[in-house]
Amino acid sequence: MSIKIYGDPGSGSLRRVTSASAAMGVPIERVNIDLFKGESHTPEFLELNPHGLSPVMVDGDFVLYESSAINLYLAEKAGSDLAGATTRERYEILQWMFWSGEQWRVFATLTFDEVLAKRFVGLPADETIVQLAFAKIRAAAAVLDAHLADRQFIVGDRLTLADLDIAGPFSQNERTKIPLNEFPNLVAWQQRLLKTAPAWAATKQEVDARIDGALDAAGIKL
Ligand SMILES: N[C@@H](CCC(=O)N[C@@H](CS)C(=O)NCC(=O)O)C(=O)O
Repeated sequence: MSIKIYGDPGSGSLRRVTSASAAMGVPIERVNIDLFKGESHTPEFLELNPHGLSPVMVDGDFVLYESSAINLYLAEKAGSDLAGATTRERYEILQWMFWSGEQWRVFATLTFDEVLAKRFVGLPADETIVQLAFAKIRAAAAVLDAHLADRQFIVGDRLTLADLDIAGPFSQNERTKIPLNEFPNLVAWQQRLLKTAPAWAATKQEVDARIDGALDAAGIKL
C-alpha cells in the first residue's frame, strides 16, 4: 500500500516532505488539496488533521501531520541517514529541526500570512506584525549565517533533514521579501542546496508556479 501525502503544491511545508522523500528514495502518492479553496478545513480533512493544516501523511491506518515528524518517519522507514548516521548526529539534526519550528519558520509563516494570504481576502498587511517577524528573522539569520561561515551544510558535510527544515522559508522569500538576502552565507548555502539536491530545485519550480499562478489569477501584484 502506498504512502499518501496530502498537500497543496504551493506549500513550503509540503515541499519539505516531497523533497525529503525524493532525496531518500521513498515512493509517495501525492493527493492534491487546494488551500486557496479551503480544502484543509473540510470535515474529511479535519478528520486527518483537526488543525486544518497540511501536509498530512497516511500510511495504511497510520495518520501523521507536521512535516518534520513525517520526514523522520519516512527516514526511519527507509533506513536513511538524512535523519543522522550516529546518535550524536541524529540529536544535532533534531536540535536544528526543533529550533527551526519554534524560532525560525514560524516567523516566515507569519509574514506569509500577513503580506500574501491576507491579500487574497482583500486585507492589508499589519506592518507591526511584519516588522516584529522581520526582527526575529534577522536575529536568527545572523546566528545561522555565522554557523554556515565554515560549513557546507547545517549538520556534518552532507544534506540532512535539518537543511530541509531550515530551508523552508526560502520557498516564499522572493514573494514575502523576508530579509534573507542580507546574509551571504545563508544565501550561498541555499544556492548549494539548489545545486546539490535536485529534489529541492524541482520542488522550488512547483511552489513558484503554483503561488505565482494563484497571484496572477487573483490579479495581485506584490
Ligand atoms: N508546522 C506545520 C505547518 C503546516 C502549515 O502551516 N501548513 C500550511 C501550508 S504551508 C497550511 O496547510 N495552511 C492552511 C491553512 O492555514 O488553512 C508543518 O510543518 O507541517
